[in-house]
Amino acid sequence: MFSRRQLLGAGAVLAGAAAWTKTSAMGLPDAPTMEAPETQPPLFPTSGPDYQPVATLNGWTLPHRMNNGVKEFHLVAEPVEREFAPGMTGYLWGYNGQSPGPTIEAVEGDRVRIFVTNKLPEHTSVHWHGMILPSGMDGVVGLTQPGIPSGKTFVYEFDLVKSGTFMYHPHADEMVQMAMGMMGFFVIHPKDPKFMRVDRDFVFLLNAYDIDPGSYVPRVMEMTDFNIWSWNSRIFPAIDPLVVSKNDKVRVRVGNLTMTNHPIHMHGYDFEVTCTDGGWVRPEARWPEVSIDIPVGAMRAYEFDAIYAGDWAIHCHKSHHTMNAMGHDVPTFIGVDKSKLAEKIRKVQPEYMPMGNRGMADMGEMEMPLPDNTIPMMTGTGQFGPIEMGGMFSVVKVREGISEKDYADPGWYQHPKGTVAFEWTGDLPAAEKAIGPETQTPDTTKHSQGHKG
Ligand SMILES: [Cu+2]
Repeated sequence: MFSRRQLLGAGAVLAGAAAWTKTSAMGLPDAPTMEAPETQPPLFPTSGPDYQPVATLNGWTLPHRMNNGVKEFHLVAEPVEREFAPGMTGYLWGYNGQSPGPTIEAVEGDRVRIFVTNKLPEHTSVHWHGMILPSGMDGVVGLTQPGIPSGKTFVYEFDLVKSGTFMYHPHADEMVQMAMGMMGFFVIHPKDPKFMRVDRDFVFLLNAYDIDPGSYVPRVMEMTDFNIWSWNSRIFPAIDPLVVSKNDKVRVRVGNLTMTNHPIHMHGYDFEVTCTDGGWVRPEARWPEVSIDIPVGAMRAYEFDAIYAGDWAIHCHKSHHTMNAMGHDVPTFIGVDKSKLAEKIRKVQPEYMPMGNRGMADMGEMEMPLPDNTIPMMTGTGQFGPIEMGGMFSVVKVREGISEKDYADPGWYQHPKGTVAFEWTGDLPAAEKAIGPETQTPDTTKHSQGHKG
């Protein structure tokens, strides 16, 4: 049997950890780590051009230090434990204590020096997805550099020649290392503080894992059949809401490092795609959307003016991707009368409970015993009951008067009187007159059999 330590591959490599993180200004920069899974406050610039920093959903931004005009960062590739949601943790690989790694933010025109220390049990590298840089800084093992061996630190140094939204991930044993959660965002703010300025700027990565209920380590060989569909390695109801003050100009940047596309749909608004990982989209080239498909290995950013208060769902429109680990293998029983079958099964298993013959909404409130380290397929409760969602789902909460740096959950929306869908309690229409058999033509009789005519 393996101990957890051995599974994580930490062992001897971790021994020097303390030495790395306490270095003088002349040596390696500090490598701060983050363990809290909550969205950390954006990191506002203290020098250089002003910019509106991003809020990384359930994540954080990596602090830097200045060294003779160069912005220095220190990434540590290492095994991490990531809570997908309370009750389910994955043993993943990531950077600086978390998967995904911290967001790196800098400004167009900056020169950056990024130290990458490898505490994984195998070599790694960092590829700076979408960025314009010297070929030798591109991070492709074998092609542009040797792998960074376990226990070693490499330096990447280049100028940030354009603003935009980029990603970073290994280009070394990629299938394994990305399936284990190694990825992060790299946001380059425009040098002109007024260009493409917004009031709130959210970023998150789409990622997916295959973790059997009761186990902790992703099955890295999986190609299509994932059971954890996550944003920044979090699943609903543990993905934080996107908190917005009414009338804010809002940008949402979404990167996709899974192996399938995700149509991200936001309720309540139409919006325009303003940026891809290739750069900013010219105003005359934009068109309105309410769902934006994020292709594999791509980033899309969209913008809207938050003029409508409310609790607006934001989710992947592939409905299986708003479900959690349990239940993907449940057979379909809609329309099947299982009462006779249930009677027979109860003779051998008295607690047997048939499920799903009216659909599966009941499962949202069903409390069933689960294996260790997994959570129900759909869960989360709103002010009107179970939300019946999991996975890639969150809520854009637009409220009057939220202060500039406040990202705290404001609770559920208080709907103005008379603006919530309600039950009709007046007279019901005479259904038999409307759709009774005497009004049907012979052609449609077949279709009406399902109704009480
Ligand atoms: Cu999806």
